[in-house]
Amino acid sequence: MKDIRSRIGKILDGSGIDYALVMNTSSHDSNFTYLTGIYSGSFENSIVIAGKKSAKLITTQLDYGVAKENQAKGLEVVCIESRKDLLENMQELKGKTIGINGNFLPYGAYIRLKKEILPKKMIDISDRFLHARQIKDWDEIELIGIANNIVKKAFSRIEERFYSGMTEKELAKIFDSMMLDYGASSQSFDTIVCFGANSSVPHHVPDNTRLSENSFVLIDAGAKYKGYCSDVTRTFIFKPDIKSRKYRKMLDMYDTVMAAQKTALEHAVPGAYADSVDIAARNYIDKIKGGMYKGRFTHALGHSVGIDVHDGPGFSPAAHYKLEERMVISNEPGIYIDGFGGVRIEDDVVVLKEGSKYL
Ligand SMILES: [Mn+2]
Repeated sequence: MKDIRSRIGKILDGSGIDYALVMNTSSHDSNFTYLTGIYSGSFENSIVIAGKKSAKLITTQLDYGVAKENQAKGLEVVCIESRKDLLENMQELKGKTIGINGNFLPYGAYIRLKKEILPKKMIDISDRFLHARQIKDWDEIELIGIANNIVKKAFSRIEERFYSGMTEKELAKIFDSMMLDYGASSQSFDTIVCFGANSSVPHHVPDNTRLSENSFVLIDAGAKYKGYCSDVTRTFIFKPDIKSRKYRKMLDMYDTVMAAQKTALEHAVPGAYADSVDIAARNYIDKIKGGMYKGRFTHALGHSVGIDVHDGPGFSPAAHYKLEERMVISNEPGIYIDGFGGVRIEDDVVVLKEGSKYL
């Protein structure tokens, strides 16, 4: 049985807030997963109220079974039939200071809750949720590790599925079904597959472009496992013509990105500033070979990975916070040359006392 009390503590301690309230709508607030430890079921319109002494999951008949089956230590599960039931179960919030996730809760729902609950005040604690979730517990790191193993296994077998003339969409479909075969519950996000020059567009959507020889194949994908994401990118060269200039250029881009990624990993130690890790990789790319790739690394180095694939602050020139043990952040430098192609290599890093390592 999971114990979610330490998670509630991380959010409430020192905040002056009596209860954190997380409410799903027809879509799912990932903080709901965080506070309940439950990754299955839909839990539409379900609510968690988490105080220092007690926490309650309020749901309906639709998800009650799942909730009871996966009930965490320190979390009461209540089944309601009506709005009246709901309000009765939230009586304890009256006159209290309530923290909500302003990044998710719709304004209409917020106004209605405020009218019905009559709290002392309701304040946005979305930053506290983000910060609490930035430092993973070991259970979470294990699940992100399994999600990584799944996508990496698919990467280890994908090259044998390449053939001349296949489309990006076909390859994306193959990759997705491999991840499911290897144990993913779903994808973390829509798989990106880019052939040739399309790889110069970091968020290209797979289309009917056909695979040709001596060109890039960039795949950016993630498996989801028990509610946790992975996010990994590999760039291949399909049937290289090793004597061609194009090949030498592709290989040089690849080697440069690989070295930048390695440099970043070495900088990602506890106590280092997150922006310094981005800058280390960016400087490496900008300065090599008289600046031939200067400015071609066009996005941030990485983002936090967890219940959401973009789980919070990561490595970017603007991320001035200190790295701490058990943060999980993607390390994904790239070089993009319009009309020619791009290379990105991405792995998920866990920050550890003795230095960082890939999951
Ligand atoms: Mn990523």
